[in-house]
Amino acid sequence: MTRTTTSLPGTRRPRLVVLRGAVVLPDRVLEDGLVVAEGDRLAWVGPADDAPRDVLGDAALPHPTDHLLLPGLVDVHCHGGGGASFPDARTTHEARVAVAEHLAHGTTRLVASLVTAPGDVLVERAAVLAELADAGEVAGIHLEGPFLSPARCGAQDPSAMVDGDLTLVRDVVRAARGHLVTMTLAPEVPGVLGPGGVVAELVAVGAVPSFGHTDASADVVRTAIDEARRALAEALGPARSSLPTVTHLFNGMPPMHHRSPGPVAACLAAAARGDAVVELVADGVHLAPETVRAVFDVAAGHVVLVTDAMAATGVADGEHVLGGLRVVVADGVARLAEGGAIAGGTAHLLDVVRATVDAGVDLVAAVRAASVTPAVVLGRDDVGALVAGRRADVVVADRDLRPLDVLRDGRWVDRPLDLVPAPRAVVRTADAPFVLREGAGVRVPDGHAGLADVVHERLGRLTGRRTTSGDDVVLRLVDDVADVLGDDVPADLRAADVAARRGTPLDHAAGGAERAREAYRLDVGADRATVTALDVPGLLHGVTALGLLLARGVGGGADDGPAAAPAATVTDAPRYSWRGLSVDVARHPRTLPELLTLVDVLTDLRLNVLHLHLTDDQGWRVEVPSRPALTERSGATAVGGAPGGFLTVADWDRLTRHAAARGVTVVPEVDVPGHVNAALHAYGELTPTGEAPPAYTGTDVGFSRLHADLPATTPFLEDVLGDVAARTPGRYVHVGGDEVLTMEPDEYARLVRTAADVVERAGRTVVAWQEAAKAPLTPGSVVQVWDTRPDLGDVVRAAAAGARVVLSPAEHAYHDMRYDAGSPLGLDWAGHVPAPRALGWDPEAVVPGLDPAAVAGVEAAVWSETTPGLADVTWLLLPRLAATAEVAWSGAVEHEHAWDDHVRRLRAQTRTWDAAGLTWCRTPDGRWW
Ligand code: TNX
Repeated sequence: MTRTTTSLPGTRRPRLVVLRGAVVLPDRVLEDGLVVAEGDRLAWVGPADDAPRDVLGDAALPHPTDHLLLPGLVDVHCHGGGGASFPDARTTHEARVAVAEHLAHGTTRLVASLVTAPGDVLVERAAVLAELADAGEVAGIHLEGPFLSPARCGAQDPSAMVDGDLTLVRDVVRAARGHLVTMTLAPEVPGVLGPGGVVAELVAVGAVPSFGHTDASADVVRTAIDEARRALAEALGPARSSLPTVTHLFNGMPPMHHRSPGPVAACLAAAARGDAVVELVADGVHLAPETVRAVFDVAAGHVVLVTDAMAATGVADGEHVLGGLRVVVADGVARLAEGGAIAGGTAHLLDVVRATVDAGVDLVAAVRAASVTPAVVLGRDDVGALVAGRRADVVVADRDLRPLDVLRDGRWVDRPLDLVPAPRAVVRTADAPFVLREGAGVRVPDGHAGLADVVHERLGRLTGRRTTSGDDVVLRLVDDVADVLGDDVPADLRAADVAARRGTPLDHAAGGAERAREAYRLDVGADRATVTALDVPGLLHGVTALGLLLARGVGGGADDGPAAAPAATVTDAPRYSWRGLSVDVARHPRTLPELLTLVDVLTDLRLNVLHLHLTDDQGWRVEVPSRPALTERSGATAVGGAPGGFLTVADWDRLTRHAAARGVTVVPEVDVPGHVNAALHAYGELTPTGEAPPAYTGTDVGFSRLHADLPATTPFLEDVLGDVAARTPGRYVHVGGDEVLTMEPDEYARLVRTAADVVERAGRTVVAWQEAAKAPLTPGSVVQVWDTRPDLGDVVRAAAAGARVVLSPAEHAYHDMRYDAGSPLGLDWAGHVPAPRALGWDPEAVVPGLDPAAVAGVEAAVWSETTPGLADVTWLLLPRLAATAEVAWSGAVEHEHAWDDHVRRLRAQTRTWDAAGLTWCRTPDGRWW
């Protein structure tokens, strides 16, 4: 759908977004059109075939799509959404949740509407919204009351309705700091019309009078519209718009009767003459489709579609509050609990456009009524249409007008509840948003004091908020998996008796019930966020999910930044319990702090295994006290003569324990019997001649080997593997076994067996590359598949004999492969791995004939032949690791929109990489800005 210029490490190019599809212009649909945004403005809009080269820069012309490209929608009447209500919002955080809800559905400019309330409340609320308006997050403030007719109060509080009061108007105008754009008035209320009336005052401060909630006769309304129109025409200051508006025509006024026509007749006639603009809540609930169509027939150019949306928009049915009144939403229709009056809309503006089209109105007219016309009401000529020079506000929708993606000011918009990997279920609940304040309290289960530090650290890193001890974020351990996942629990998780295994290292290869230890439930409510799980790893995933939801914020900009999340319940459990990343620290070393950073990257993606390829021909990266020469002689070398380095015993302890406390198991790999030049270089006794070969700094593979019949070999394996196993808190030790190209099968099998025996004697489970499936493996050992070119019958046979299988097929999961021919880093022996390839595969289809039940999980790998620096590593890993994480957490995610959906969910999460200062690759099909 989209394409932008590439941004490689260290380069900065203009932010260019090129979209292709059916472009909805103010007067027609351009079937195969192109919309080019550069920075925050539209640079070019026209037929795809006519796109000038210089506009595209070095971006390629995207392929044709069947998407609709609409201008960002403009809603001039909206009370809330996502559980948040502008009339009740005491903080910008809360208000932002509503803005974000509508923004994610295509409303790029929104006027926040208040309802009738005492003057001091209106002043307070206007001040909150003014902050958002200053930051450009809302397009202005609308006051719907309090100078309204109690007889036509609708869902508003009639007891707070008062006569026109200039002092109140001035107080609110002052609090709104120039952002009051419109106010709904009943013209029959004393003090509204005439000299010194509210209409005159509004016009004087640049706001547009809007008539509604009125019981007046047709001629009073006609007089009011004429007075307002004249006042706007003669305004001294810059009038926002030349025409008054009518607040939701038909709703909040008497129906038209032919002998007593009332406001409807006067308003319709004014719109038809071009003297007023009428709002329609054409959401399929407030108005009959024929009514909507009739109004468009009479006055299409003077209609604005509005949502009149309240907090329940985008939220499950339930109870809400609107301006202090209780509202019950059932089947998406909001009604007052007392009396049952319709209490505002629950649609997004794009839903209203869809309902209007369904009512028989032409698409162009319907879109214009939700973009061009409301922009005119706001007096804005920089938004409202896909015209070069205007703001880059674009809605990408499918042909059914469902939003696929939203661009605002040239930036893609986050959806408030998006997570990567995607949780099993996310349900919005009817509650106000949760705000994590500075100093908020965290409660951990008794006996898990150490967990609190990890939670403080994680929430702090993700949200910027310091937390202490208290009851704002509560972590609970339960014994019954149904208390975590509800009734929808897969059979193997239901059987879990987790309590007995709490506190033991995760058994990543076990599958089945072991996965229940990572299941979590996150309940986000107005006053508290609660994480419920069977074990600590599940609690940690829930905390991560909470941190990520809070971190994406819902707008950013004003005050102290975003740390609010909409009320929702997330229930989640992984598909696989082995979800890893293998990092080659042998070809180029990584420091302890760098590895700690990678642990954070893993936990944010709910990955739980950090496999470290510690030894290879080019270097030995972990201190082994019984074999000091390994690091003394071979710790200092690396590919191409780059500086070496290694982890001391203390580093290793720190890393493994730090990771374990954060839910990540470190799996050390000592690669034998090949890839051992660094060992031979340190201990010449391991070679038949007894002579140590020189250090190796090239990148060939397969040339070095151990010898089964040398007396030094078994003691070496015992010392090294025994020591590493003993000092590793996790259950697994990887013995390598790959690419031994110069050894007879018998000798290979003996050496692998010797290595495996040492690991097993130390009480650890053996992991080995797929080649080791040729050797006799103890049931329960883990075979890691990486190369799908050879016959994998040995792996199938090993699995049948009890081995577990981890899938790392290079063509999907090797993130050291180049993205494409232009990648400055990486190898390509397995081809290019553009990011969508990292997502589009099924772990259970990699090895022909393998029993899917043998699959323990998925592991990405990043080999380091071409990556001297951490930035090189992360550039290759990110964003592909997120795709691997999704496959590992959710299983195969192969459906038509899988990649689009993944990108859209991931975009917000990439900010955690930016915040950590990590370099990442924005190339893959360019939808990252
Ligand atoms: C193959 S994958 C290797 C590594 C290389 C890698 C480069 C595996 C088990 N062996 O030695 O670094 O390819 O992609």
